[in-house]
Amino acid sequence: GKLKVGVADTTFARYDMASDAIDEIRQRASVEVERYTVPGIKDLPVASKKLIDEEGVDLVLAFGMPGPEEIDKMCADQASNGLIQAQLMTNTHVLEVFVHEDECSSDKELAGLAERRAREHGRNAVKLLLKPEHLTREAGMGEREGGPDVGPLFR
Ligand code: RDL
Ligand code: RDL
Ligand code: RDL
Repeated sequence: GKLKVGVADTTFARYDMASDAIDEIRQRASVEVERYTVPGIKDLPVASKKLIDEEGVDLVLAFGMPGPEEIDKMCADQASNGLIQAQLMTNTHVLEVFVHEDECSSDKELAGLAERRAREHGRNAVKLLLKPEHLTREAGMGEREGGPDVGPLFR
């Protein structure tokens, strides 16, 4: 049947990345989208696993914004480990789309980074599901999400 993309996100985040990614995906592919919003990033692993096990999605995008404090960094590391565990338990990709609040010094820059990273990972999701050969073409190219690509090494 039709491909189904799961989108998990949080109320803790200060920017609605999921809506941008869904817009990006809908411009490129005809897929069903199932969205599941939870309070914070530590709630994303089970939300992602439920989208996979109970809603039958083919891939999940998990959006979150770790805060600037040490406790938030620990929280992000735990959430990240949980997201990897959910992937290994289900043999399904969960793209972790995190934007750390201290990656930028102004709200405006942070919102721009969040939008660009969300849209780029939306495109990554479409490639993983529908055009895996496009990713292989970009192998070793120093791609980044949200910021400028670093590019390949020359020698
Ligand atoms: O399960 C309820 C909460 O514990 C959970 O939602 C946490 O992810 C919430 N949370 C923290 O407790 C915290 O110390 C979050 C952060 N930091 C954070 O930086 N970003 C979050 N949640 O999305
Ligand atoms: O699931 C989507 C991404 O979260 C995942 O591809 C990450 O591995 C991407 N990534 C980071 O988010 C990061 O903070 C990478 C690095 N750092 C890194 O240093 N090298 C990577 N990926 O290959
Ligand atoms: O080299 C500059 C950045 O790539 C580096 O600071 C990354 O760690 C930034 N980053 C994150 O912190 C993150 O949580 C990235 C991602 N996720 C990501 O998914 N893709 C990135 N950077 O390119």
